[in-house]
Amino acid sequence: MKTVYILNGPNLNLLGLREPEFYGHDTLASVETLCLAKAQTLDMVAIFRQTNVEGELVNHIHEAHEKAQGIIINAGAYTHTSVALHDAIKAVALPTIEVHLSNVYSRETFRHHSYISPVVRGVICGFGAQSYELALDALSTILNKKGKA
Ligand code: CA2
Repeated sequence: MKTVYILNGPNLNLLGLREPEFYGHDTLASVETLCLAKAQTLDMVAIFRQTNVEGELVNHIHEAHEKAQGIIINAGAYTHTSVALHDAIKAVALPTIEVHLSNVYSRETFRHHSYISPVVRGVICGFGAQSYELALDALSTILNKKGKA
């Protein structure tokens, strides 16, 4: 059974409380429930984490290196600022998918640049909670292909 770490960055704990025009009405707890159920259908185990602290996200990425075969990450605003996350994702070299609930390209220009996009396998944004489900599908395909001729 493959294990995937689903990591969430700053302010995502506030989901469902404000700005539904960008993030929908889901709460982080409901996104977690959706992800755990989706992972089960793919015969995967999902470990779901959220932190507001940049260094803790780095630690979670390091932990994933020990305990998981892939990472899905919504780094929140650190997406647009963090060289540390870029370095951590590059260092662990696990297949990683960047996700965003909102379509960051339809928003302020400061959200158009991601420090982590260059070191991930792919980016999914704009589909609300479904962005995470699509990422799980993609990661499952990647991990099931691995090791096959
Ligand atoms: O669209 C996404 O998933 C983002 O990663 C969400 C981040 C934002 O900084 C990124 O540019 C795009 C924001 C996290 C959630 O912030 C909230 C703020 C108020 C109410 C609810 C959530």
